Amino acid sequence: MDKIDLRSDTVTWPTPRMRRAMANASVGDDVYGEDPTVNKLQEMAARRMGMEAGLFVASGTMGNLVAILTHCGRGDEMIIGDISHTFLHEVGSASALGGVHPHTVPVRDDGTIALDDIRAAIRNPSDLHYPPTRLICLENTQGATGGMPLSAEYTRSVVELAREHGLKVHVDGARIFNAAVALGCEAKELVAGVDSVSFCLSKGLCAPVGSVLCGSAEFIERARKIRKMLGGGMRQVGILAAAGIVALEEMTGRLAEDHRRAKMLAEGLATVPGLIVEPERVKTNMVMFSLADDVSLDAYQVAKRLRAYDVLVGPRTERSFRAVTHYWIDDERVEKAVEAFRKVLQ
Ligand code: TLP
Repeated sequence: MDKIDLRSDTVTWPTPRMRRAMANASVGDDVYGEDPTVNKLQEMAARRMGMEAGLFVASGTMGNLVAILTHCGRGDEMIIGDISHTFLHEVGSASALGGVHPHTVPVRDDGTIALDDIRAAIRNPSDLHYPPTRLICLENTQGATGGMPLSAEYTRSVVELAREHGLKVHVDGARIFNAAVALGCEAKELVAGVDSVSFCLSKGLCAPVGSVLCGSAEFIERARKIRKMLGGGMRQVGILAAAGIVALEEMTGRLAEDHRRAKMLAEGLATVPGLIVEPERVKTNMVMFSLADDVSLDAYQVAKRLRAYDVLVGPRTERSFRAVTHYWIDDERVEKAVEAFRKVLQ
């Protein structure tokens, strides 16, 4: 990777071992369930999530959509964080394609949704005016709060609340392995009791494409049909799943490095006059920071000037940024990025 690309962990290129595994993958027609590499990936993924079955899907967006459409019918309601990726950044797919009504509740600074807010959002089934509440969606790590990991205890308390009301729980676990590393536990502990989880292979785990949706065998059978409906029934897709297998075998164990470098980046940026950073908020691989009031440039102008130093960073608003560390960012690149900010802002 020639540039210091901190815009996201989605920018990661596949590792050399992934490219070799892709070139040599055994394949078959996955719509017939006959691709051995896809089947292996799905089994591995399900095992890692402590669930019965998995389904390889094209993207995190597709994983969440397939889950929602499998849990909910038209006119049903899902309770979801107001700054969740599914609500903000998935093109309104659940309502556009599934007629599923999002009932948003506030996400707190630590990435959680208050149980009282979830409870208050659950509709009274005997009231004629309301859509039926069917699903609660969580996001772990919670991206918009800066990659906050949600604990196993918190998720368990949401599951208990859901059970009391006969609701399902889906976790957008795009970065669930980052959460597991940050909390020092297994990913499966973070989704114990939930009905479905979708996690991404193509972010910090470096695979070029794909997510896996996991749940009970019965849920995944229904999800397979929804995936087909959405055009996601792929054929010799073991070529892609092969990289996913390497991702699960080799890449989850190294995420602590990305977290250490995110902290290092935050601490470095905190020394740059003109930037407001809270390094103590960095828990995983994301750093959220903003421009001090006396900086005359806006975030878009700063990002543009950083390009001259081969540094790519994502403005979030006129005054704020997100930087994400990943496999292709080493210590030297962190230091170079900090120095580039210093030069642009001096
Ligand atoms: N997130 C991307 C952008 O879309 C914002 C990023 O750069 O972080 N859930 C979460 C929590 C995500 O952060 C993302 C992607 C997705 C789902 C969707 O995954 P893809 O991009 O594979 O559809």
